[in-house]
Amino acid sequence: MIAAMLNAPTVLQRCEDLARCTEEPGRITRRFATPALARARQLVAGWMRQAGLEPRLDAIGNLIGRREGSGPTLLLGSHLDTVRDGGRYDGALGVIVALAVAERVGQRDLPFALEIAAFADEEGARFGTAFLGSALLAGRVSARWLEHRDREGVRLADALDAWGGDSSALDAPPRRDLLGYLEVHIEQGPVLVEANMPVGVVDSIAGQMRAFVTFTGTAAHAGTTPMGSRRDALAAAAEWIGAVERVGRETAGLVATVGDVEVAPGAANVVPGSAVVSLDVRHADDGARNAAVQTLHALATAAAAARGVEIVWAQAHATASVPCDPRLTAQLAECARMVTGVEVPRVCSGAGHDAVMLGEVAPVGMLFVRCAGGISHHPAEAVTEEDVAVAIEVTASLVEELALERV
Ligand code: HGY
Ligand code: MN
Ligand code: MN
Repeated sequence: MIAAMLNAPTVLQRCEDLARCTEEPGRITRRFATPALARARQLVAGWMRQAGLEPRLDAIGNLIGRREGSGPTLLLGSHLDTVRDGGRYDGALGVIVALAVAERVGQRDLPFALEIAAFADEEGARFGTAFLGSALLAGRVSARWLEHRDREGVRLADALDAWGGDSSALDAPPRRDLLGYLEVHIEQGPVLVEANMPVGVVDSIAGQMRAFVTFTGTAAHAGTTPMGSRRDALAAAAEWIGAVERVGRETAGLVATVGDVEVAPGAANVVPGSAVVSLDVRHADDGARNAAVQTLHALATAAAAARGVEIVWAQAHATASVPCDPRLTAQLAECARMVTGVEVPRVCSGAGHDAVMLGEVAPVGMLFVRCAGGISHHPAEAVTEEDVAVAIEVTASLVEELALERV
């Protein structure tokens, strides 16, 4: 039995404790700048102290635990926010496994400082701004994002300041002291389940584009407005949503998703005057993704024009495909082979991760953990103690190796 089996039950219990920090009793929703996320941060801050780390909050509300050491900083972590009605392991597992690794390393002298980040917003579930928390460490927070509003019309900057953050301090320079960034994350896909492997090593992370497309027509009486004289915003959006799925199905390697539609005025007897449609497009190749986005933009314009409807296409963010650092990834793969006794799979991540942002300022490595059925962004997300124990052991081995090579 590997030593980490001692820590794995604690990791799962802590993920359970975090699951109770939710905006919506009965399901897991923990969005940026909410009291639920603040409660989760408080729990993690206490666990950081237990692990010998000094916790602090940065201007965007990330919780960072630090243990001083000579030389550069090795950063581990993941995000603490969730999607709506999400799972208990997306993000949280990476934070809590990093804590278990810090506990394993104990107070041993390391030739680097050790930091664990619990990022405040990776999903962008409230303001559409993916990787907002980790963007601060990369010096990539866009002033434009501060004007984003949530469904209740609250400005991101106001929500952040009211939450104890500092929207005037987000133009911080990028971190230049990082030896590397390691993120443990559930795979959120089928590869490890199909390979019957507990963990895998990430080669690259697919690029993604997120936009919100507003179709604007004219609200009208459903009973008295002839079909031929309508400017039906939702009918235009519906035609386009079908086209999004068709382009996704017909383009090799592309995924294109409409996850949310907001209709106004939203009454059964009123022709919809407006529809705001979210769009998420991803591909391992940035050129193929950009070409698909162009196609979808043209199709939205055509669907609208056919009904006298206008569109506004507002891109929320776009990130290029990011290769994980070859050397760090090879070391991670070797640690995984030592722990498991076999070569573990190499995976391209279709999901985005904070490693996308940290990849701008440091070598990044990611370890995937098998999740039941590859299910994620769903309450049925599940991992096993055995697989979590392997992830702790592999990550702790890599930290030890990085320390040894610097003495
Ligand atoms: O959407 C994603 O890829 C990630 O879960 N934020
Ligand atoms: Mn996610
Ligand atoms: Mn995630």
